[in-house]
Amino acid sequence: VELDPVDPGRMALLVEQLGRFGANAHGGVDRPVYSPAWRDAQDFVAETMAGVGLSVSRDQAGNVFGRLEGRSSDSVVLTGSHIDSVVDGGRYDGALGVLSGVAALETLVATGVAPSRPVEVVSLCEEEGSRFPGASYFGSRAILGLVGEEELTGLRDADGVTIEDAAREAGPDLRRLGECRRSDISCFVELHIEQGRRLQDAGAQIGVVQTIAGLKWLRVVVRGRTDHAGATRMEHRSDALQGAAEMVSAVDAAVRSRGGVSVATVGQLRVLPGAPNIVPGQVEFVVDFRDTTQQSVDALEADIRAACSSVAEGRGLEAELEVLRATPPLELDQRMRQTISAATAAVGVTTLDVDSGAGHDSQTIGRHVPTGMIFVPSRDGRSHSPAEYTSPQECAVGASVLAMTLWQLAWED
Ligand code: HGY
Ligand code: MN
Ligand code: MN
Repeated sequence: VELDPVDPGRMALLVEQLGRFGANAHGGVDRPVYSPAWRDAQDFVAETMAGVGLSVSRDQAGNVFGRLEGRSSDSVVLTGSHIDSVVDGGRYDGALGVLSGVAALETLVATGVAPSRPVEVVSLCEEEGSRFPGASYFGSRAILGLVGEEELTGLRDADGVTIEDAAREAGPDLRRLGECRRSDISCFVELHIEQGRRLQDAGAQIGVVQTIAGLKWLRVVVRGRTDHAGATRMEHRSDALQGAAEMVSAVDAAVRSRGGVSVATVGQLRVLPGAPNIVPGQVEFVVDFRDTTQQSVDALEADIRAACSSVAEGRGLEAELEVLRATPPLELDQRMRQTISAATAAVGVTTLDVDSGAGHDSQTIGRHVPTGMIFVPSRDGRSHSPAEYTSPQECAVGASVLAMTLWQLAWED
């Protein structure tokens, strides 16, 4: 079949329009779940879905679905991604997967041929865990019935607002989350920016994702003793920040010595009491570490624990470690990978088999239904930053490959 290629100008306009919701003063996007910017973005997505002829529905998590009926009411081919962003994020992470799904379906509707089974594009309410740490993949978990009752009041943002109250403010009633559960999804395909630079370095237009890396978040609390910054001799101090600093660089050295695709990041650190003239008594930091095999993730954890406890011992400090989050790696469905590869051949683009260092909703959904991911390049690999960029041409190629993939999954099968 010859599908009309998606127009780059169309993609550029959609990205620009959606990027306005939560746009900040320096070109980044702040669109935390259930914020006013999030609500307006979901309204824009709903209008855009309706505008291309999809029937729109919303569930009580705040996920927005655009549906194209099939000749049979068989199980649904689902595509989409997340609409929320990290703090000061970019305009493509998550958003491009939603917009590409809409643009792909617009192209498929234009064929005038109804699919043999229903197709839906979903704008998932929350993936990042950026407003409610621990809420990650909230939208996809609601669809799978994996949100625990205790999360509704247990998950709180920096101001202490519960996720349930924040949702009610924006519309959804999380008390009715049970209604979100769907058992009519046959497969899921997510288009996403690579957020790394392998496609750019290889000059490949599309990445066919093989494995999504597993991750853990380990919180380290270092306890020393507060003292007067001026009157306390250096040899008499138990300085929690000096210890934490040594631990952070020991973690960096440990992960670099492992090489390969292992990564570890300390992006969050708090010093208490936090005054210039008080020797820090307590420091808390979180280590985000990842690899594509569970065995490597676990080995990394052992390295990090060993590094922290040896520094603590050497400095007479206490170190308390707690795993905040653990998501195992996921190898994506073989048939879905083949279908995506066949679509890239039909469209005529260059491809590269890649793993994903970033986590995605596909990592959750893919444990329940066959799932595949399509990557488009990120300029210089930049993401989770206002510098995030994918050209209109690259966006259009991605949406065209997604359209061909959906054609094979819902029209041809
Ligand atoms: O952290 C991640 O990999 C994703 O962006 N939530
Ligand atoms: Mn992200
Ligand atoms: Mn993402």
